[in-house]
Amino acid sequence: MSSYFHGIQKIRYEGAQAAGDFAFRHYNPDEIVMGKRMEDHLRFAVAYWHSLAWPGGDPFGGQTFERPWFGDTMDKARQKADAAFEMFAILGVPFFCFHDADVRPEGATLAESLGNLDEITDLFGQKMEETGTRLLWGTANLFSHRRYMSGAATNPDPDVFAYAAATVKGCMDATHRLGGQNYVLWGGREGYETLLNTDLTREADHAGRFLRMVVDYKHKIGFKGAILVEPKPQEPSKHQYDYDVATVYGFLRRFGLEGEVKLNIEAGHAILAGHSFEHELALAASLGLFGSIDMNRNDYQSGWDTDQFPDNVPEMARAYYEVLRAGGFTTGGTNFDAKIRRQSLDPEDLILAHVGAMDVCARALKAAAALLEDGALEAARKARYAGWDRPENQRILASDLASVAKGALDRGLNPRPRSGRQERLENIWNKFV
Ligand code: XLS
Ligand code: CA
Ligand code: CA
Repeated sequence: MSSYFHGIQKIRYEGAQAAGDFAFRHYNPDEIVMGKRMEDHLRFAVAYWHSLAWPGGDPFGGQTFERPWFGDTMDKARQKADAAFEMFAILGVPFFCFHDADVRPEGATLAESLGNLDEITDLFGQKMEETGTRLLWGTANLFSHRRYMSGAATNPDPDVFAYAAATVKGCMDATHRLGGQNYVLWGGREGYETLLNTDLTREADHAGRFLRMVVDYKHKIGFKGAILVEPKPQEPSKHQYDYDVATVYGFLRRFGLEGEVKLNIEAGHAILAGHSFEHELALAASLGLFGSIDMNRNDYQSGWDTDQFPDNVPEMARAYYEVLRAGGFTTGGTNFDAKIRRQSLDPEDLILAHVGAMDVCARALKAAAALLEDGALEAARKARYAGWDRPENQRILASDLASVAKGALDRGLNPRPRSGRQERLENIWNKFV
């Protein structure tokens, strides 16, 4: 097996004073944070599509990368898998994630495409056994091929719905066979460009029916992982149905799927939706939907889904604070849904992007854990609502509007506003990040 990353040794934790580029300064897998190994908190995964399959194109120009495994043959797919597992080992990441289209060439027929995936699944199985690398999640690419230009489950053509169902079944089988911890559905082109040609009601019903079939199939095959839906507000469609956490919650309730499905929340998608990453994480946790995260960042000036590697510790600390408050990951993890820039041509760029991002996440996790252990923020939050802990005030909630009104008049209430203390809390926050 030839090496793509030749000359790059396995990256090790060398501490903040490390001199070279190829070292972790903060990510120390065995370090205990809040009673758990750092590796088990963060559960890092490499995204196959960005790191192995993406050719470096943008709307103004095509491929900039020249990877020896580019090409639509099974031989190239195997060569790509060799490079992938070499990269996972150099980084020491416990997990990876993939779409079918990232790992196998498209066949001339549906059956051939599924067969190709089957073969690569066997190869992955062998490599995972040899290296100990695990699968965080698998998914189907239901958005790149032109057959999906008007959606997959929401396509007006029933044949496309059926084709997508066969594809998802194949990807769920592969994920199950590889012991995947989750199966993800991002609604690629489930949305619309114009209402003039769109039957919103029918499309939503079909999307609900499709997700129900996925959940039923999960139980049928005994897949123990979580089914995760990934919200995104727009791009590629002008309007995407799975807009944000709150929208997906409404969708799950509408089709009776709450309790069966959780969410994969991406930093860049939260920003596109006009939220912060931590807002989406906190809301998902509060609705019982928190599953996994796609870690990346958008460029704040461009307004696109730029999928860059995270570089901002204070921002990521806000995110991990919510992850820790939610009790941490169970089946989920931190998937780097991030791509290097198209000018970053060298094998070492791929490695260094992950090294830096893993260090940023480690620093953010440690800051978030220190804040939680310090307890000042949580104590202030609790104190702010303490009035509600008194039995006479709990009775307000159990009462009706007229009785509450009478009580307010009887007691001659004239509430005195209290400071929200935001700046004090921000100062506490900044002591730790
Ligand atoms: C695209 C999405 C996609 C999903 C998996 O914007 O982030 O990569 O994570 O299909
Ligand atoms: Ca994503
Ligand atoms: Ca994205």
